[in-house]
Amino acid sequence: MGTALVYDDEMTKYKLLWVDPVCELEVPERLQVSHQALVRSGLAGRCVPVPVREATDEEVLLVHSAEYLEGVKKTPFMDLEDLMAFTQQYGDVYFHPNIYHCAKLAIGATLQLVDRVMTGKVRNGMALVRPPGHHSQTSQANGFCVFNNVAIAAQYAKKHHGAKRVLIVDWDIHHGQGIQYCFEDDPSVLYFSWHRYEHQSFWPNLRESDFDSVGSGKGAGFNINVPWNQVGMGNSDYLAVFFHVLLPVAYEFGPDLVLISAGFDSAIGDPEGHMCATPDIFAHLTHLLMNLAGGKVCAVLEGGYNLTSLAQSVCQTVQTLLGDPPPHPANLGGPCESALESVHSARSVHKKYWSCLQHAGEPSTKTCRPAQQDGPQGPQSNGGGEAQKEAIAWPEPLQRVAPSVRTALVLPDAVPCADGCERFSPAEGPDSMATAGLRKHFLKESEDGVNVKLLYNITALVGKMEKNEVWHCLPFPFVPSYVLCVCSKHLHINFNHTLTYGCGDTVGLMQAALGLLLPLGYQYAPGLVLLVRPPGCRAREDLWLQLTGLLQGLAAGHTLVLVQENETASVGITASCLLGNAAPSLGSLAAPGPEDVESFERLRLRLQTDWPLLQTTETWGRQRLRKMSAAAARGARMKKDESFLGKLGGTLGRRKKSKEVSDLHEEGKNAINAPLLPSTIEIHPEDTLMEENAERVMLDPTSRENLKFKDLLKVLIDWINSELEEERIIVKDLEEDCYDGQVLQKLFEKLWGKKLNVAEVTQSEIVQKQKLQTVLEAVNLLLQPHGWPIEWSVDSIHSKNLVAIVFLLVSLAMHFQAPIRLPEHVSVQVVVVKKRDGLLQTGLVTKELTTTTEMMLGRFERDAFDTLLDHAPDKLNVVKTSLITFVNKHLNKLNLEVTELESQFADGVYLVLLMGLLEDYFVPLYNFFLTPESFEQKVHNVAFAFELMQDGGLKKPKARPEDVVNLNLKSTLRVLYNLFTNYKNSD
Ligand code: Q6P
Ligand code: ZN
Repeated sequence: MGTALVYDDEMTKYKLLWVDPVCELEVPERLQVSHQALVRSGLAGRCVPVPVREATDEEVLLVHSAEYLEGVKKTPFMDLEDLMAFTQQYGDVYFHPNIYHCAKLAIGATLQLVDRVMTGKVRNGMALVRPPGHHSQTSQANGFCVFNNVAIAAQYAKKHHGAKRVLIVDWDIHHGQGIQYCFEDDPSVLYFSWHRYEHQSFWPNLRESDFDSVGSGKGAGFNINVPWNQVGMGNSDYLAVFFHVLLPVAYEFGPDLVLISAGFDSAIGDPEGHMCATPDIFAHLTHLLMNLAGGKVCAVLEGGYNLTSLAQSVCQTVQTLLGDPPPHPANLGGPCESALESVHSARSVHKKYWSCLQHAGEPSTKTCRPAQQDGPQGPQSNGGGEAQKEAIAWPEPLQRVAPSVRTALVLPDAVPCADGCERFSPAEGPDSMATAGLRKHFLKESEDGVNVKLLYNITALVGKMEKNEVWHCLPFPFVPSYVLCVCSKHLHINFNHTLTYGCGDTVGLMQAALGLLLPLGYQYAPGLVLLVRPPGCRAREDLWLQLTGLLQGLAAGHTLVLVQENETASVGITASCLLGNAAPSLGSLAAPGPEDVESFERLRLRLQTDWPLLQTTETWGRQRLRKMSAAAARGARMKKDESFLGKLGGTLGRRKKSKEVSDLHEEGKNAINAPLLPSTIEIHPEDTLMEENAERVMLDPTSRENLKFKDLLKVLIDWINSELEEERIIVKDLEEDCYDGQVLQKLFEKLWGKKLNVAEVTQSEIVQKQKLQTVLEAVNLLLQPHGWPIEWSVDSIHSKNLVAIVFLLVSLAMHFQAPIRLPEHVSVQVVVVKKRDGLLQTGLVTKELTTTTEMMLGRFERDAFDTLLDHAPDKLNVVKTSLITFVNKHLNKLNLEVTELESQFADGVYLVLLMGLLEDYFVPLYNFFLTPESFEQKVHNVAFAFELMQDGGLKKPKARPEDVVNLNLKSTLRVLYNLFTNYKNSD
């Protein structure tokens, strides 16, 4: 079963003939570059080519009116004047003599795909079409669309293939209002769309694009809108919507076919969308839909106007449809407040229609909505002209290299190997050392020689997976004691413990998997997913296969499945799932049991502080910093506890940086294994002063009197006042004058020399926070590349946290090389308050606000790597290859080999060993961690390697050890390049 690719370059043969800035984006090259990228990457060659055809009138009429069709039919015979006049009737669209032909091909291409998928000739597929479809309506062209390809496809699948339920996922960044109108009252088609909305100020400026348009009559609940009220949404925001809105509902709906309105203007770099999600996110979005409807997924191109981003995103989608596991998801912090507000709004308005959402909160009364405007507004203020052309850079998605073996099986000799898999059996068995080791660590009580051999094979297999020689494997047999265990080095989520009463049924477990397990897994980013097939699982084979399928998205396909000896029958189907075949559909799901939902919901609430991807509601409403300071003053001072305070160092915000995640596994584990709260306790976020495990940070009162600190404040205030003199802004008190974002906005605009897209008037807290959000996003985007730690957040600044405000101002002053002299080495004490087991604990941490001017300025010195990464990403590979060759020349002496720079130096081990080789000495093993487990151990290793470099006479590396550990490519490159220049001629 393959993946269909429907394409014909005839659809590139129409274009805009006159000048129209609104339509000039929609160019034939969109289709050409997408197709070329598929051909060049070899993906097109792996697909089943399917020819296009013209749609019949009857097919067009499935959605459109006869009058409209007759009108469009005349366009091939019109002259330029007539075409322009015809175009005038509609919004944001253009006609061309060949567009009618292409529009019929676009429908026909889509229907060809639906035919192949519905009859099982292929598993899934993509149609690359022009013109797109989702804006076109019964009697109207609109938004570059002539006929509604996807809407017609849904009607067609119902009529000609007996599809009872069709899910349409519209991930284009515009609202496909045409599809919404078409199925408004139709419960057989579930339409989901997310779209840039900005409180109705973005095109098509429709009131009915908001979250509260849920469908009407029998179709109520079958229209799901998730409006984005800010630009800049990223991977976490998209995933959060999938986990907490789309997927639960989609699984409850149980479609027979999934149609994707696959517009890629939702990707980074798009001039229309202004979003930040990277092209690889489409691999995940696609993957997460591929186990619905028995895998029957048809992706149909809609928008996408940045040709680079478009082509990359199309490739990610098609490669995933082909069955290649998605890459490690990148940059998952957590959703932003605005995204959470959208998620919450959509969940709350749909809770009465979908039992999976029954626990969603009430609709927020605080929703900020600007006064209704009459009709659409003028052109976007932020998008126009030059600003749009400004280059936005992002790393090209890494090639997903297929290993030579996709799925390997460890089986007893008597069991035949499943089709398409490879039997794994290493030539030599374990030697006596390995045997002793395995016995000692794993099989203390067992004398069984079979198990030793088996365990040995499993460890050998995992070794192969680490080297990407195998993606999945299925060893056998095993003695499981868990129902389901997703595990890697640190995290074990044991469903048997966590949801003891839950998961009595398929629904409960499915909802837990979507709303809890997947977000946790994505955020944790494991290197390996270990799935243990529970005993007696045969009755729920379909559920097992769903989980096996979905979890392959987590570790770049590295999945180890353990199956019991007496479950031979399941090996074949499980292996088929690992090979990329979709799990069978679960049908539509009933309501989960109330205890399931409850225990699941409580667990989610408990864990969400540490795992932001679990959040479904915005949090700022709950922050009560002022009250908290009082509580903190009353709380007893805690002694400096390194493990506790160490963890908090550098964290002002609530959100965890990825480097802290490893520290959190303990807490996560404790939370999971701790007995559940008694169910009588109701959680009222508004009443709780602080959430469990939440942290608050504030300046210690004695530090306020610190002279150097006071001096620093004065210098900063004078600086702001001189910068903002023309604005007639006078700042007296940093806390009172900076918290609402107004001064920060003006200051940043002055320094940066450009305007931000923010509201001028900011009386309400919501608008203040939105403004802060925009300002900080811009600041962070500017500062982050320099490795300046981000010690501030919207919440900390808005709550008048002086330390956060000062950190921000110092960074700005340094970045813009302010003509001031900051006092050096200013430190303050900060009180950290944390709620643990219902009790407030407090501790003191020292925060270094400034170091030396030289160091602070040094951070912003641009070096060759900034230039390389920003301006010549194509040369990057050349640099990487020469660095790999260089390090391998030395590491090979120890029989070590590096294939990837990004990750393989992150734990510092190779760096240390490399220094030994370069300087020709033996590094005593007790000086570093050969198999570092924690973040700290890795940082120790890298820092130690840096010491060795300095001992060897090299300059102090410009990178921070933490950055190398955090897989910061630029930092790693800097370090290696430094070595390269100094040792390239040594043997
Ligand atoms: C957007 C036209 C431009 C307003 C200028 C299937 C694909 C699409 C079309 C968008 C048309 N308005 N800022 O249609 O949704 O990408
Ligand atoms: Zn679009």
